[in-house]
Amino acid sequence: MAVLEGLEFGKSDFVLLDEVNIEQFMENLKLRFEKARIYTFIGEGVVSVNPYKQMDIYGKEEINAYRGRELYENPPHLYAVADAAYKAMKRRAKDTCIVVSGESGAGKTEASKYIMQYIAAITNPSQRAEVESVKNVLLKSNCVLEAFGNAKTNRNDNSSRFGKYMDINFNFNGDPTGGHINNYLLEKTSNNDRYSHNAVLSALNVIGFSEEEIHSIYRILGTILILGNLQFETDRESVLVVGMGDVSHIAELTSTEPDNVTKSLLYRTVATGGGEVIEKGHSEKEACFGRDAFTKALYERLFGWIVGRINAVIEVKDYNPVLHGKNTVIGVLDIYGFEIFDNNSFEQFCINYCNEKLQQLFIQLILCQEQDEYRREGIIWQHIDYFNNQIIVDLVEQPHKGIISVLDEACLSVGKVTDTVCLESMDVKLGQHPHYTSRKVDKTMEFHRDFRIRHYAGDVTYSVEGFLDKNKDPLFQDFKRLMFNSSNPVMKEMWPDGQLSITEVTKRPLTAATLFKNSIVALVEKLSCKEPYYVRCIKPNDIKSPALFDDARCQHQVAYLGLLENVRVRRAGFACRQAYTRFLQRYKMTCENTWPNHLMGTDREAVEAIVTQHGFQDDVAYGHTMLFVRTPKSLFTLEQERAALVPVLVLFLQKVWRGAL
Ligand code: AD9
Ligand code: MG
Repeated sequence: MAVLEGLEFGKSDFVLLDEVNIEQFMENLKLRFEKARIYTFIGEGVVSVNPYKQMDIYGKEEINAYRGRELYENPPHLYAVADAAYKAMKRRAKDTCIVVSGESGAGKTEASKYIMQYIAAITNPSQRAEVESVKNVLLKSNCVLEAFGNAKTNRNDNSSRFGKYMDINFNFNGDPTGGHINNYLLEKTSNNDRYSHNAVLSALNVIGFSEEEIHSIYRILGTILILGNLQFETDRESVLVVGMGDVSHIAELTSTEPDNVTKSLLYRTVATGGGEVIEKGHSEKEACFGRDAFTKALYERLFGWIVGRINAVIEVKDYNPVLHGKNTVIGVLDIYGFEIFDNNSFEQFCINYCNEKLQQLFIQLILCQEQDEYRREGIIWQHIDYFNNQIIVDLVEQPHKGIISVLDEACLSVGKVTDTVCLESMDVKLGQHPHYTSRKVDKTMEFHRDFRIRHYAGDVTYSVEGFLDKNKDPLFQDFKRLMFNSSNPVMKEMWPDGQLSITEVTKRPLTAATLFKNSIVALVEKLSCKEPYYVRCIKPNDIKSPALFDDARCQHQVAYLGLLENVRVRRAGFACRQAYTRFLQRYKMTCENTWPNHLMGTDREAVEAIVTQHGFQDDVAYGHTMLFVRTPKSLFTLEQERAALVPVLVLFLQKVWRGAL
């Protein structure tokens, strides 16, 4: 077992601060960072500060030290939180989730990888081959998704341009039986060369991609590269592709006809009012626009298809709950953090909206529900104030009123609506909203294009330029048809909608913002029915230095992550709670007045007898239906006693049983 830290490393749980205020919080965080203690608990969650250097704390020895232990037995670590989520899942058959949050570059993806590795390491002790293969695919899938979905940004050399939520399914033994990945892709361009070609190839092989599939992936990547350089020219009013060699190369890579490639690049098929189908030539600008949309769509479909293929491999098969017991889940969420760039566009708008939703979930689960439960149970409690960001969520997503709805209206209206017209409409509809600032009232903004949202994490000025195009994301049907007619079956599979004829195509597909909103709403629903464990990541500085703790930057993150409120609620509150009947059932054997049956009036009285006999009456409060325990230590003592008694009782019962026979 790892040795607990000495006091010179500060408080290992923020709940233990002498006083909960920002000064003490920051002092403790900084002290620990400087002493290379990058993790600190807040109850069952952990705050992590990116060390920007390799730490020797993720080895086998640490894994063994944390495995099956209680939180307060070891120094704070991601492993402790992963183990708590795993134990809750295994012991109480609870679905749990680990939400890793923090801004770009704060260490979320690294943290989720360590969590996955820990779960893989502590499961399947008997090394059953089928479980090992599931684990292998789950771990390798990371490498593939990162290779295709990460990019270098000015905030992070390995920034996830997609959010990932992975469910891991477990059988009654607590071994992984499969999983499912949901991805939330945003930026549709990446030919990421940071990844070793060999590592990706080997990961693709382990997951079970066939030779033909791997070839197709590389052919699509090749097509994307060629399209990136493809130019058009106008010659006497007709638009041409510069360098027809590229066209035949694309045709070869995508297994399509060169003539069809040229046609889809230069023309679009439209249905006239009378139902007649005609071909309309592009202007040079339209051709460029079509080419870019096609490039992005190729990449998006490739990424979606890869995720789908991985899911097909890890999907739980032949699970029979009667034979195999309840199938439980641990979800791990690693999603892009809050972003403020010099120039913030549609992608930042979506990312920051997503973070507002997750903050709202945190408020609901940790701050609201907790306090509501105390109130319901009649526990005396001083309400803790916090900023509720629902108002900002509404600003973005409210039907008919929110920003997404204004954007959609502009995209769907007939006639020429420009970004600026859309901005004007936002200013008119939302100008009075306390979290929206119009360019008309703040002269520091670019008049023709800017609007600002006061997010829970800070003010962000967005440039509306390109919002409408990105939201419409229109891809001419001709490209879809081109790819559906590919003689390569893998590519054909990625473009099933290419078989629709022009008259069948739905006129108004959902916009990118609405699709994104729907997927985030579904994600939040998935998370909200699970028991959450939080990893809150903090970025210590903007220069990727292992030695610098930038006080102002860190304090800002602590503030917007709501960590102080989290500590207050946790400290005033109770770490564990259990319904009287369940508590009694589990621990009645540890008290002579309740074993084998209690003769007291109510279950609550019997629970009081157990608590008093073990001397932790000052550590609990009695609710209407459940017992609240302030520190997990008290429950741990009971658990230990119970564990010691179980074999004795089993022996005793066996004797009685034999005697009866
Ligand atoms: V983004 O929202 O995807 O742009 P993340 O995921 O929060 O971001 P990431 O995990 O990629 O950040 O961490 C950024 C870099 O910090 C990594 O590439 C590592 O170089 C460094 N890092 C983060 N965590 C650790 C760690 N526990 N140990 C060592 C770390 N280095
Ligand atoms: Mg990341």
